Amino acid sequence: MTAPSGVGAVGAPSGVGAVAAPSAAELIAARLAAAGVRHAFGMPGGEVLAMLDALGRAGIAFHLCRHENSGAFMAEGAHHMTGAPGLLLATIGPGVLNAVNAAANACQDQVPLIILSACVDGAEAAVYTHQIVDQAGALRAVTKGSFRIEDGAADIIIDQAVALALADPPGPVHVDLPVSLATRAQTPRPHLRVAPTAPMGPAPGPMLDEARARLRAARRPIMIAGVGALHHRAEGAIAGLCLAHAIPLITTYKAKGVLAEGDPLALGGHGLSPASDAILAPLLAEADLIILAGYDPVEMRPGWRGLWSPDQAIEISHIAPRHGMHSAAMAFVGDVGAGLAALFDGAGPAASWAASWAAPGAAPGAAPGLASGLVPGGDGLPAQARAALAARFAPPAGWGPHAAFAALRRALPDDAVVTADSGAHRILLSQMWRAGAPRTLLQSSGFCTMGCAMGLAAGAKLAAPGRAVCAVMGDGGFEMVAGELASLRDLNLPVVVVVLADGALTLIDMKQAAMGLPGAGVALGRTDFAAVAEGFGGVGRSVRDAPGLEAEIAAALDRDRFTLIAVEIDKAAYAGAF
Ligand SMILES: Cc1ncc(C[n+]2csc(CCOP(=O)(O)OP(=O)(O)O)c2C)c(N)n1
Repeated sequence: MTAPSGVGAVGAPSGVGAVAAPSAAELIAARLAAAGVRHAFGMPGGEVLAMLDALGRAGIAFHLCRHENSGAFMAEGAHHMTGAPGLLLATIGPGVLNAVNAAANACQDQVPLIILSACVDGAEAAVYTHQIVDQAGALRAVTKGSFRIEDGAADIIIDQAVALALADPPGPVHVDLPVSLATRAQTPRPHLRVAPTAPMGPAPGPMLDEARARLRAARRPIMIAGVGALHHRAEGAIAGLCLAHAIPLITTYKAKGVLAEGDPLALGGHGLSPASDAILAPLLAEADLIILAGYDPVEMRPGWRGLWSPDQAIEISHIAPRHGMHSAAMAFVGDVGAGLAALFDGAGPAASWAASWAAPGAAPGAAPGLASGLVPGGDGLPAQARAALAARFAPPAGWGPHAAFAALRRALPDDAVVTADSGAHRILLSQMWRAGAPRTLLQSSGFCTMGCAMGLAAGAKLAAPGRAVCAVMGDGGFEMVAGELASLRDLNLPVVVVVLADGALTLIDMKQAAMGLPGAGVALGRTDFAAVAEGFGGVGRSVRDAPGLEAEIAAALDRDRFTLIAVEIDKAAYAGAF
């Protein structure tokens, strides 16, 4: 990484050849640039202006959002496209505290996010109170750590913050920069040059020997991949092993696309749908080996608790388990790809499903049916489960969210980045969506917060301008962050925003009805979303059928500004959908 050009420029004395010492802000900006950061998001206050200026001169573009929470999601969207940590720049007090929700999301959804905020100097805080709160204290529960930049150690501290954000599990780190320190000259320290470690798998030993023996004896193996597989860029290893040994793959919503979901071995992404669980649970019960690859159950509903016996499972995880959701008789913590390579070590299972069920004497269909309706035999249970899932989430006749998502899939290119908000639409979309590659369906699936999809889409489009980017949101989630349409406009981002306009907080409406409670607090008055979009300087459309939606998506992808498409549906169409 080349040294950022702006360092040392501020306050340079006029003497020819004199080079001013860099300020703390300049050192911080230089170290963030060295970590690969190219985009910063936020809303400035007077206290961060020196930092904002230093970022620009270090080659980190600052992008204005309308709410710090969305700014943090923009930072996450950019991170998914670049791999570099996300950066939110927030001013003191209300600015940084607006980011608490996104910080909690980054914690649960394991997003390396630097929240860089201004704070008042210690002495100032003793004699002044305006806007001053304990920022580090407020963020303590939702960050991996909080740092305060100290005089003489700005570069060291920001390096530590970046390292902590990226360490497994990745997450949010808060850094407070005292206002007067931002412009104070610093003596840079020599950079600690640390060579990256080779990806580390499990050490040789009896447990690894046992795991290899179990793998080689297995006849009905399944793999489950989760967010840790993405952190360790293990998608190639996972897809390669599944394809080489015909091992079916289940993923979480985050890991969708680790194996292209058009492949017959790909059983799709799961976690929040009882209907899909009902199909997968009997399949998992029949598996004689479940290989957990970076699988973190933070994304899963309680139905995934204790879904298999520990004896069935070998786990290779990016972090030591810190949950009670499942356990595995043989568990290894380390690099997911290296762990899989050590486990397989050039060999695979004895058989895989179809071959074992087709063994002589095992007449197809001879065994009794399973509770899921799956029948052991014939094509093998995984293929049946795949077909059952496809049938369960297939669009019924007529118009509704199913038909809309099917049309969206047809209209968007395979490598499009789709972001999903939180609500009924997200669960159905995640179950239906065929992801061709990882990180093509972004969402908050650990924390499940509303309002994330707009920011994720904006950040992804900024960092990957050549990709089609589409945010899919409920009307409730959209109304939470509608002001960010102004950010799409000002940042010239031709994002397609699809709003499922059904006049309700439908997921909660469904839960209320399931509890036998009268409807209360879940109805939304009808908004003219197309007019709202036009008012913000974009193009607004409304559609009520699949051909209309496909045509509008195609037109939107040709525009150089954002398009909002209100998809008018009846909330009743979600009944029994997942
Ligand atoms: C910030 C936040 N507030 C509340 C919730 C609880 N919640 C989850 S889904 C949902 C309904 C979302 O409604 P909408 O955006 O219209 O999507 P739909 O369910 O209709 O698809 C609510 C209120 C949440 N997850 N996040």
